[in-house]
Amino acid sequence: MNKNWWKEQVIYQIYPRSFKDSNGDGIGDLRGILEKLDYLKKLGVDILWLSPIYQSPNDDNGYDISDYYNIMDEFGTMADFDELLAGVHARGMKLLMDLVVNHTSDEHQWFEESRKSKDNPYRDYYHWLPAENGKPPTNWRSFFAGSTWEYDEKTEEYYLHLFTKKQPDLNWENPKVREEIYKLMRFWLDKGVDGFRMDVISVISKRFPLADAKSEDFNVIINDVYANGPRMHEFLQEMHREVMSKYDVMTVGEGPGIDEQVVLDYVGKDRKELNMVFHFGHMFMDHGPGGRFDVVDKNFIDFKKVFTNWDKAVGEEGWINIFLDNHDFPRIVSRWGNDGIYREASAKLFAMLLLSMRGTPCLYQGTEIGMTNVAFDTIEDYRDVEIHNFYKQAKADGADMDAFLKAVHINGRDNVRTPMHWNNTSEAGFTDGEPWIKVNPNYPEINVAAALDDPNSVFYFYQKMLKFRKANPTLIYGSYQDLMPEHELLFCYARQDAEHTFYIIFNFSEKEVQFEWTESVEQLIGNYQTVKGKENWLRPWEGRIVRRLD
Ligand code: TEU
Ligand code: CA
Repeated sequence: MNKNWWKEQVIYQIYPRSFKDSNGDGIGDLRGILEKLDYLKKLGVDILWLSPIYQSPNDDNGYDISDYYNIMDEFGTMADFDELLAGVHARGMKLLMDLVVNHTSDEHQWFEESRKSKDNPYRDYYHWLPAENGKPPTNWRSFFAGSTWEYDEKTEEYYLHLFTKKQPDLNWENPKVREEIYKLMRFWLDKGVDGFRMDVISVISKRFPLADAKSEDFNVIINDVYANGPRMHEFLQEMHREVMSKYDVMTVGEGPGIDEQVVLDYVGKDRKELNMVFHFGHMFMDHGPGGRFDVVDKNFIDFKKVFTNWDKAVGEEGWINIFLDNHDFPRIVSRWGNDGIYREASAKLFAMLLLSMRGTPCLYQGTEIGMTNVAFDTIEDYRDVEIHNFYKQAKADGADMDAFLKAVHINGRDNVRTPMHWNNTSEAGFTDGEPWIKVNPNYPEINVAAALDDPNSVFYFYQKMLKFRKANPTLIYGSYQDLMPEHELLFCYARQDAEHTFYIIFNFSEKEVQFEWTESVEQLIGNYQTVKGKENWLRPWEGRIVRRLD
């Protein structure tokens, strides 16, 4: 397998709005990130992925871009960006921008032109269609509830938006659109950014003629209607030829609908498309047919199978990202672990999982100190447009709104968008002003200052694990094999190459579980102190990494 820097380094995702506010307006900003670069360097991460920082009306917190060439007013200026990029590079780190080009904001100049008239030169920068018997052109459902079609009175046609109605989908069939996108990509690459995370890149190619979805299950609709369209790879190969091939940078695709069957079409080493994609299988596991607020049970055996299936699908032929939470999915310890008395143990267990898998790990802000989900009492405390759109739809459908709020507590995106906890002063040291969203009330116990003062903190465990991964290439490039796929409580896998065999074992439960190594091993790292007589017992949420003694 070829070795590359982007396979060996670790990404840290920053959601700038919630990371650090430097000017007291309650909104995180670029100068706030600049203040914290030494903290990130101390943690030991290598690549910073910033969620979108371009001009935006923030209908979807920056994933609705109105100007790709300027920094969002709330986040600062281009001079601030240049200083941040220089600061990142001065510390030997890299910076990834978030490329959102499946859609723009409806306040982007291209869309403002496009909606002016049917013969406007920008009309076919987007997807416009007349009504079908007085109804939207297709029965498609938005990721954010409701129809994907919005009627425009002026030109008496509908326009397509897979997300909110303020996020009209770009028409990638139009070569002028693709040229515009390649131009903006070059602008940022020529400034020295180190690559892009590509937002919903899997849905840019639509299936024409646009036809009704046959399934009611949203997960099926994503896979069969929205993702992996007919010109998907033609577009990505053109983008690689026109832009990416000319720079030594990395590309990470975010792709709902990319599954084990098609992943190598995107990341196969000879494909000249993307370096890697996030594997999503575990992320949609508790999304029922109605989407993320139609919460269904997660299954531990299936959780383990996701990692096995993806590693089998990609193996030595391509590369993937490994993530356990990000700005769209709940906090790991609350969703998969134990955010009560075993919060720190389970947070450290997931640090070992994230950093011992084959794939580029992506660590989300706050996870390094074991931050948890939040449970606001009223819908008014929530900010996410996805939550509010589905709330309105649930209300209109006469749903049980208490049950809906519980679903938001479990799967809402604001769980991971409350401000970062820097210390135990007011607003967790995130801002001197009124935060744009309430801070999680548990910040006095869970914050960076406390973590830096505690040698046994989750922070120092991540620091240790990050060093450990780098010191052991077997954990980066070695093979992967689940050793107990059917075990109800234990997750145990091997990572192996010509030099070493590592065994990693986790107890995903509050029980004490007995087990036996069948070979002689030496323990290298664990989240509990080793205790005489406990060698063959795994304590609640205990994880261990051992190396076989050959
Ligand atoms: O998310 C798209 C996506 O498919 C999943 O992250 C998830 O399905 C989504 O949050 C809806 O449940 C990307 C960005 O990560 C997300 O923040 C944006 O809201 C979305 O695209 C639109 O740009
Ligand atoms: Ca600010």
